[in-house]
Amino acid sequence: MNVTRGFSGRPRVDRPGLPPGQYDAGDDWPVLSAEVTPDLTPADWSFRVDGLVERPRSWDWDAAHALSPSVYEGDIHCVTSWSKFGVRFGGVSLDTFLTAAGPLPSATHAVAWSHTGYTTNLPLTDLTGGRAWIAWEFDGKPLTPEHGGPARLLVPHLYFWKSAKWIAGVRLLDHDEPGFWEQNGYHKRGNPWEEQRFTGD
Ligand SMILES: Nc1nc2c(c(=O)[nH]1)N[C@H]1C(S)=C(S)[C@@H](COP(=O)(O)O)O[C@H]1N2
Ligand SMILES: [Mo]
Repeated sequence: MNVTRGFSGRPRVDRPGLPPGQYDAGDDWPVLSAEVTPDLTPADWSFRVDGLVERPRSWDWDAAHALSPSVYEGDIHCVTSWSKFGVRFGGVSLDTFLTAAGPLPSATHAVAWSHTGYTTNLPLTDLTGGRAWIAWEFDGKPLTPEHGGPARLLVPHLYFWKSAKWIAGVRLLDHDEPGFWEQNGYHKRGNPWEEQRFTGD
C-alpha cells in the first residue's frame, strides 16, 4: 500500500460534522491506493451493472456523459482518520445506472470492482436513494488519475475505502461478499458515524 500524506498545519479534531476519531485534513487530499495508478484514458473506461438485474448494461465514456448530471457537495471520511470538508464532485447518480439495469427483487448487496481489480462490498441500500455517484469531476475539473480518474465510485456517507477508484462496474448479489479491504479485517459496512472501522466494530 502506497500512502502519501502531507499535513498543512495542525490536524483539527474539534470541528462540528467530524465523525468520532477523525481529524480535519484541511486542504490536503491524501492519496491511498493499494495498486499502481493505472494508465486509463476516457476511451478505455467503461462502467457496467450486472448480476441480479433485468438488463445487464454497460456504458462507455460518452454514453455515461449523456446521462443527467448530478453533484455531491459535502464531506468525505477515510478510515485512516482524515476527513475532508466541503468537497464537490460531479458525475451521475448511481441510481440512474441502477434504474436502467433494473435490480431484481432478490438483489440485496453489491460488489463494486475497479479496472485494476480492486473490489469493495456494499448493501444495495447504501448505493440507492441519491447517496452514491459515478464521479469524474472534482472542484469542476477532471478527476486526476491518482484520485481515481477518469471516474470513481463515490459513497460519501461511508468510509472512503468504499469509493472505488477507476470504477469498472457494480454487480448485484443476494448476499454480502467481502471485497479487498473487507477480506483484510475491515468492516463490511463502514459507517464513520458508528466508527465501523474493523470487523466486529
Ligand atoms: N481502486 C481503488 N480504490 C480505492 C482504494 C484503492 O486502494 N484502490 N483505496 C480506498 C481508500 S482506503 C480510500 S481512503 C480512498 C482514497 O481515495 P483518494 O486516494 O482519492 O484519497 O480510495 C478508496 N478507493
Ligand atoms: Mo481509506
